[in-house]
Amino acid sequence: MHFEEILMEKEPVIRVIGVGGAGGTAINNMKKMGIGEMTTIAVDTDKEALDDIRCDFKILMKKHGSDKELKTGRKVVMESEGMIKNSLGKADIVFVVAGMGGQTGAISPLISRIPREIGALIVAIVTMPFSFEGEICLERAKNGLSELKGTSGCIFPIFNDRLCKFYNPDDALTEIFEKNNEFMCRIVRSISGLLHENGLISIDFADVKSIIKKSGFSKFGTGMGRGVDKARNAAMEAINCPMFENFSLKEAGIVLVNIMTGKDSDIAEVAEAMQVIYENAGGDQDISYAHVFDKNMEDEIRVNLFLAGFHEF
Ligand SMILES: Nc1nc2c(ncn2[C@@H]2O[C@H](COP(=O)(O)OP(=O)(O)OP(=O)(O)O)[C@@H](O)[C@H]2O)c(=O)[nH]1
Ligand SMILES: [Mg+2]
Repeated sequence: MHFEEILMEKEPVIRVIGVGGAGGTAINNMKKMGIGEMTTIAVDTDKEALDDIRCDFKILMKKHGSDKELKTGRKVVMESEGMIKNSLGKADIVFVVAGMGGQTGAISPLISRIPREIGALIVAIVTMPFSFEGEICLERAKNGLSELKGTSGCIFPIFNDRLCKFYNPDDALTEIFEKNNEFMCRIVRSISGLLHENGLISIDFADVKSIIKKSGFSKFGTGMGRGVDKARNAAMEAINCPMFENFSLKEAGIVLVNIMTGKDSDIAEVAEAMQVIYENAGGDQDISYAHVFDKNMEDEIRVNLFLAGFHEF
């Protein structure tokens, strides 16, 4: 193994590209939540929206038309390719975050080709529109999602309608968006934690990379426990996460568990959370797991579950 490779395994370079309004808002949220040290890049066709984003690079693209083949979209992405490449540096993993129903969000598959060409692994986290946003918007999002399959190792589609069922009907739309944004940020936080932070049990970059590479359409669930029975409660909450809807742990071909605690936690808590996962998994799956310390946590445990290898969505 070369020296350079050893270094890369220790500290993979992570970038986040937020595309369009929803992508930019997600970046702002990540900064608020404290996702750790990583370079953030906002790409949009809307200058005013870009002005409001707190990030390391802002790339303003020309507005494009909305033809189905994304002809004009392709042209504007090509024009900005140099700038996007420069912002990426030697990225190993790039999160591409967008709302697929938006005209700008819909060209995120074209944008994701750029980091892919420099050899980075792409994790796409994209929201799918509410039904009330209409057929055209939904069509655009579906097309974008299938395009993403060609460029991304791992895709987390966040179906706004599904998450909505678990909120109160009188919640403001902005509140729902905020919760969805938090959910998207948790995915980034969890994967970056696995790569950058250590805990009682670690997983190395090569393993995370090989899981991401073969994941395809994936699901994420998260649970939090505090005080008595926290490990069991957090694991159960993650298993029953609304995003899994009709799918169970038993059906997932790939399971990755990331347990986060403060430094006050011990191995028994991690073991208990894992025991709950094993009991619910059924036995056939290859379950990878890791533990990460989070300095902001005390008497708390968070269980993050990545499920992949499903045949349908
Ligand atoms: N989770 C989440 N989704 C959002 C948010 N804002 C918009 N969306 C969703 O994302 C989709 C795209 O909206 P925008 O991101 O505003 O659109 P855009 O990508 O900037 O594209 P244009 O403005 O049409 O060029 C919408 O269909 C919404 O469903 C947000 O703050 N959070
Ligand atoms: Mg916009």
